[in-house]
Amino acid sequence: MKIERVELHRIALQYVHPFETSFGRERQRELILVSVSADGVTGWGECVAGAGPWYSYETVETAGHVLQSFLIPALLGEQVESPADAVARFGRVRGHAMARACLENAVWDLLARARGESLAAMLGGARERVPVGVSVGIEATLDELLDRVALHVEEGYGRVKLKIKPVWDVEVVRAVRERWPDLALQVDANSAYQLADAAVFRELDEFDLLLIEQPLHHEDIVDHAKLQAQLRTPVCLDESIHSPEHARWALDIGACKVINIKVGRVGGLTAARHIHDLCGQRGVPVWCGGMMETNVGRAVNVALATLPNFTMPGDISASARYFDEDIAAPDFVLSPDSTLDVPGGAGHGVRVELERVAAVRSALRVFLA
Ligand code: SMG
Ligand code: MG
Repeated sequence: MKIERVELHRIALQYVHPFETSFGRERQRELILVSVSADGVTGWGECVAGAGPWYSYETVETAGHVLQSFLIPALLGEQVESPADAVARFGRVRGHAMARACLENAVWDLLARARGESLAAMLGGARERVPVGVSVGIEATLDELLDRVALHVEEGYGRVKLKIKPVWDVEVVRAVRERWPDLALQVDANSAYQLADAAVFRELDEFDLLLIEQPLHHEDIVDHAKLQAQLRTPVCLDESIHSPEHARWALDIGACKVINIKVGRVGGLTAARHIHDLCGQRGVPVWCGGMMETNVGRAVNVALATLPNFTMPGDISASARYFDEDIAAPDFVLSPDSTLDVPGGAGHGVRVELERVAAVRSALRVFLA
């Protein structure tokens, strides 16, 4: 297929509830949607870069720049028959994984739709539903946090992740564990600690957590290996893993026992599947991370999580946890067994509602071959 048209839509959606992590509190999601068209078929991708360089150095602005100046020109007018053709065209671009990922993922969706195949099937996944959990942000008080956890447990989430930071850690986890002794529970520090804080994690080791996510520096693997050696609880890396190479280096030195795979952070579905395969060969479980996506990004995450080594619940909550009205339909709905159904049909399985996109859009750029 010859890529004839690419569009960048910059949009913003209000969260149903503000989301606070160790790097700050956000009330809305700003993001870029990208569409790629060829032979009368259109595929969609979502860029997970945020408004500011907090989770990652990438932002909506840097991603827009790299897409417009380097990635889109490398793809437009070119013949693409497989995702590998797109990946090869982006090979000269270092870093900017989130910018690369959204365009590559749009190509996967385009090709899957053209073939009349689901994205999950094209990736090689077999599951019809995927296990999911919910990520609960930092709240102003412990009582408010307990109310949020209670709400999500009542909604049917069987696995809860708590965001932690210094002073919002051991006592918070203790309180949640006391109230829900059997809940599958994990924590995510988003790099808020140093190796000198190891005592905090030795205390957390007592609460039967599934894992401790990214406790230390966002680029580190060496100190994480030293921390993992002191803990029973698996360390899980998120921010530190940007490619299959980072995953291999981390596993080689024992920096973690679990990896959180985010398609945007690792530069697209091809790299995400490589990391999945590598971890599977090493006996290391993976799970699918979330970036507060719309239904477009969520559909990609659900498809990825159908691969066999995604054995732990993903941060892929139901659509209602994020926005009142999404830009794509249908919504993902939580089943009583804490799973989401994998959509049928061609492509990633959701339909972008153009009128809704236009209503929340601040900029549109169109590129023609
Ligand atoms: O999509 O449900 C979700 C959010 C999951 O906690 C989540 N993501 O570090 O894993 C993480 C954070 C990053 C969020 S920054 C937008
Ligand atoms: Mg994380």
